[in-house]
Amino acid sequence: MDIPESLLNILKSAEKITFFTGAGISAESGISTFRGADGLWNKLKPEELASFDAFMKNPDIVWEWYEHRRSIANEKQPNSGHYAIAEFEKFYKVVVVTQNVDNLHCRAGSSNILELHGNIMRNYCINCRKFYEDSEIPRLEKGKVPECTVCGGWIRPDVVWFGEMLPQDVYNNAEFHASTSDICFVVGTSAVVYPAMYIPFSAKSSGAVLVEVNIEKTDFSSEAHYNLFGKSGEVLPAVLNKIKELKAI
Ligand code: BJW
Ligand code: ZN
Repeated sequence: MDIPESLLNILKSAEKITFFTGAGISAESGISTFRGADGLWNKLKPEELASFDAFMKNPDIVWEWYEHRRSIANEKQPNSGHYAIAEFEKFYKVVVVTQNVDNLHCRAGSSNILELHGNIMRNYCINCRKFYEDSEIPRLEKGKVPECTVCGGWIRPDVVWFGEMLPQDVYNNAEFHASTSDICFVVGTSAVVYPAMYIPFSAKSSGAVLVEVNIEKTDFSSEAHYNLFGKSGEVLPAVLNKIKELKAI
């Protein structure tokens, strides 16, 4: 993997790095992305599954879809891209701002993670907002949305659906860290979903160097200072190895 000399110089003096990640970073773990050739939404319509209206209309179907994805996320393992990001902490202050809900950054050992779109392992009652971890969900009947043990309300995944606000404190924190980073890596995202995508732009307007890592060109590519095309599970370990060489000198 060729990493431009000028980027290596920037990495040499950088202190703080934000990794802004999307579904592509988990693709090599065997978790489907949303868009693109093998994307989940080639077969399913997002508005029929990833919105509160969809949940209210078809709670059992939406719940089953998340049960299915939760079991996949639990079965799969973080890949070399997630592990490389966790290892960057040996050399830099690192913040991971992720759009993913699959919990894989946490399982790979990253310590400072901001989940913009929630986490599929957490759930809550739409009525009284009691929280349920995966293991605490009262699953009485397969294929049926579970009901809250306190008030009987439906339990939903703690993720951000279309038309819903992102958790304000998480978003503000992400904006703060991105805009105080020297470098922002934008990894494995099609860069079409907002307001999440404002985060790398905040980083850029505060002077951070933007590095895109993706297998293909995206709407964001022309905004990045550097484009490292390739799989994140190969590109990020390659960058990390270069840093190890640089820091050993
Ligand atoms: C690899 C790889 C490998 C593959 N290595 N790379 C401004 C402008 C336009 C629209 C809007 C706007 N502001 C708001 C909107 C509306 C909407 C929106 O953004 N719509 C656009 C899609 C048009 N946004 C919202 O509704 C947001 N809320 C909001 O705005 O609230 C305010 C409000 C309230 C009330 C009324 C009005 C406004 C909420 C957005 C929530 C998104 N939620 C989802 C689902 C989460 C739960 C779940 O998982 O089920 O989040 S949608 C889905 O997309 C998911 C993802 O986090 C998100 C981003 O997808 P991502 O990660 O980019 O994945 P992909 O599949 O798109 O791309 C994968 C990439 O990886 C590709 O580029 C591949 O090439 C690459 N890749 N293998 C490296 N090995
Ligand atoms: Zn309840």
